[in-house]
Formats: sequence, structure tokens, C-alpha cells
Amino acid sequence: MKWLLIFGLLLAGCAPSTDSEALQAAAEAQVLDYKGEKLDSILKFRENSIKGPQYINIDTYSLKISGLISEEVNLTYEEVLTTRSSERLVTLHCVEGWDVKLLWEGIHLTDLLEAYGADKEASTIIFYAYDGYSTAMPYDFIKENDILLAYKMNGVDLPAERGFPFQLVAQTKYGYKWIKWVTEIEVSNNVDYLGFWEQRGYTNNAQVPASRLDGNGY
Ligand SMILES: Nc1nc2c(c(=O)[nH]1)N[C@H]1C(S)=C(S)[C@@H](COP(=O)(O)O)O[C@H]1N2
Ligand SMILES: [Mo]
Repeated sequence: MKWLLIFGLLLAGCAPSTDSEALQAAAEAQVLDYKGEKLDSILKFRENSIKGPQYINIDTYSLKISGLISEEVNLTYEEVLTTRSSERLVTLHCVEGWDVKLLWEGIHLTDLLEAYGADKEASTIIFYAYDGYSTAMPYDFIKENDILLAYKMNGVDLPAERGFPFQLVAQTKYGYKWIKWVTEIEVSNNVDYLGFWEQRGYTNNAQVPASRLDGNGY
């Protein structure tokens, strides 16, 4: 009995969670070079999400598009992925001072919103996530910067810890605008909406100072 207990404790203690094994596996499969430029590793992030990593079951997942659109829809992962996509080398800058330069692959958010009849005159897009996090930005910013909703980083599907299934690539904005585990996108005219960190004093604009951006403006 005693040995069984010790064996059980050993097993529990030694076995890292399957998800961190998945993250390690993703790190081994990632690309670290893009057109001659060196990328950072997907392990370089400092995990500091408000409720820790979220593990979304893709079989029950849906992305809701709501608000000022012709008709509210709930899309499956596969349905979102039918939208045109692109790759882009962009750095995420956290307000805490660290950053990660990665290759992102994602769908063009404006295409997705327009496909479901978003009001082109709407001022604001609000994003909600599985962990209760939220953030928002002007629709014009999204259009002008052709913002991507990423499903891959460094050539691998987003690991759970990094926001699977979708993370917003809010280029030139601080990391707190790069919402992970996105579950709903609301088309709105509420220019005053404040997300989780914005309500706690971080600027709603979240512009990264030009001195921190790279040669491509990211
Ligand atoms: N859903 C959700 N998305 C989020 C966060 C969060 O807590 N929850 N944190 C933000 C912050 S502050 C940063 S810097 C980036 C990267 O955070 P990470 O290093 O914890 O992955 O994710 C952003 N997206
Ligand atoms: Mo952050």
C-alpha cells in the first residue's frame, strides 16, 4: 500500500501536464527563421494571463460575431479558417518591458467582419475571451493596419498557453491588446469601452513608442 502511494506520488510529480508537453512539442516543430530573419522562440513569453492558461476544446468552441452586423453568427474553428489568410513578422511588446518577434499566420479580420455584414461605419471592435478578458480598438485601426487574427505562430498551431485557437495580432499596440482565446467579436459604436487592463489604468490607445518598434514599424 505504502509503495503504491509512493508510486502514485512519483507519477503525479514527474508527469508534467500534457499541455506543457504539447507546448514543448510545438517549440520543437516551430520555424526560427523567416526569409533570413531570426525569430524568437514561442517559449520566450512570460505567462501572466489573468487566470493562467486556458485549454479550449475545439469540438465545442465557437467564435461569436455580434453587435452591428446583419445577423449574429457562431462560427466553428474550421469556418473561421476558410477566410483568406496571410503570414506577417510582428513583435509583441508587453508593457512589462519584454518582447517576442514571431511569424504569425492569421485571417484578415476585416474580411471576416465584412463577410458577416459588419456595419462599415461602426467605430469600435470589442473582443472577449474565454477567461473573461476583453479589449477593444477602433475599427479604422483594424482596417488601416489589416489586422490579423492568428491561428499559427512560427509555423505551428497556437499552443493552448499562447491563445489557441485565436490570438489577435495587434501590431504596434502593447501586448494587452493581443487578446488570446478569443470567443466573441462585437461590432460596436461604443468608443468608450475599456477592456480588462484598460479599466485598471493602462491607456486605451496602447501605442508602443516608436523607439521600441523594429525597422518595419512593428
Ligand atoms: N485572454 C487573454 N488574453 C491576453 C491576456 C490575458 O490575460 N487573457 N494577457 C495579455 C497580455 S498583458 C500580454 S503581454 C499578451 C501575452 O501574454 P502571455 O505572455 O501571458 O502569453 O497576451 C495578452 N492577451
Ligand atoms: Mo502584457
